[in-house]
Amino acid sequence: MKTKKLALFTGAAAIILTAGAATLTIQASAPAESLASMASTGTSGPAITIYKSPNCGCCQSWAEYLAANGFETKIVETDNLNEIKQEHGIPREMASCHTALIGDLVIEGHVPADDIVAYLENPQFNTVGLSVPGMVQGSPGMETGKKDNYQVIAFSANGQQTVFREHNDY
Ligand SMILES: [Cu+2]
Repeated sequence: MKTKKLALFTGAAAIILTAGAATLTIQASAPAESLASMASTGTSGPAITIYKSPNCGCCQSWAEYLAANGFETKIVETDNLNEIKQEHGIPREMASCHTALIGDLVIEGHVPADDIVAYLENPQFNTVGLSVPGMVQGSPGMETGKKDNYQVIAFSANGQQTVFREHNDY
């Protein structure tokens, strides 16, 4: 009698576990697609937290540009940006004015919204983040009238850096 009850209980637990696994699978495959469609409709795109110094004007412009492109932006003003960059494993040569986070993904500098969305649709294994190193004139938030060619770099924890997108003669 006792054994039978236990068997029933185990059966029920197995059903719950199976249901749980199915839910997890759906959630795991959904975000990229929904993020992309949300960003293109301009409603609520990826949530991004932007760390910037209080007096950085181009950082502010980039944040506003992302918001205009459907990103859900949150700005955190700080004077300890170097600390944040170190904490998130951003190499010196990848550094720019502001550091942003979408979940664990680092977005460093004036990265175009479309490139971020493209990356989120197709994340690459081991990537820490995307960066437009330095402060490139002509990149989003840096509209100075001059348009320099630039690259968006995907960098990984093992020090590998690959060109994710190139913006030439735009
Ligand atoms: Cu800047």
